[in-house]
Amino acid sequence: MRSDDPPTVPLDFTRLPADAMRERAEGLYAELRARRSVRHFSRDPVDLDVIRRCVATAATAPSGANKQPWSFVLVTAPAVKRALREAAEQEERRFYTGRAPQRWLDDLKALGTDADKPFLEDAPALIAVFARRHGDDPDDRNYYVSESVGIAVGMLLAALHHAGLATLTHTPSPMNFMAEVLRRPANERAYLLIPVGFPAEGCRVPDIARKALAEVLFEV
Ligand code: IYR
Repeated sequence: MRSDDPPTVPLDFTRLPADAMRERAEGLYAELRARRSVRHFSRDPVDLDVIRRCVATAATAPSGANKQPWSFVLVTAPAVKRALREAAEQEERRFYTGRAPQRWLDDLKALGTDADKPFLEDAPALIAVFARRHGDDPDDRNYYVSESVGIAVGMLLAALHHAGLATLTHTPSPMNFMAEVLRRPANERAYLLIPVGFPAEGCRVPDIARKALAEVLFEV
């Protein structure tokens, strides 16, 4: 080992028996394929410690040069949820009444979405995700920011679902208002808004399906 090699620690990794690996792969598939985006939330409260743990899980994600270019804002204050709803609905009204091309609106028909976003107030918690373009010093660059934050969000959604919570990946467009309402620093841009909670009684979801594996997996 050369003296200028970076410090290392032993890898903590357990090789599992083959049948245990299959069982775990099947188990997680069954669990995550049952996850659905929920647009009708109960107003029942959630245990915020569960959400905090899930955010901690998300924050273990790999990232470009380990810069961890994400911020998660956990919003539960009713007045702030209302402010986010009002700002989002203002943008969404513009989206649904002109900004969105017809093709986009056609693609959304199966989801039954519109400019009303009651879930932003009904859900007991919202997680606003921000991507950090750079560190406090603009010369402190971040790398592969969208990819890194996307990986962390994937882990967050999986963690929340695994913990028994329903989520929605809400992408108001444009979502610049999120940084304003939540007073985020100038080096952050809004990435996603995730309502978290329990589905409303009798909640229904769109009758849509995932692609078959053969349509998305190509083995060489
Ligand atoms: N932001 C709008 C429209 C919308 C866009 C996509 I792409 C979706 O998958 C769902 C909705 C809205 O939230 O209604």
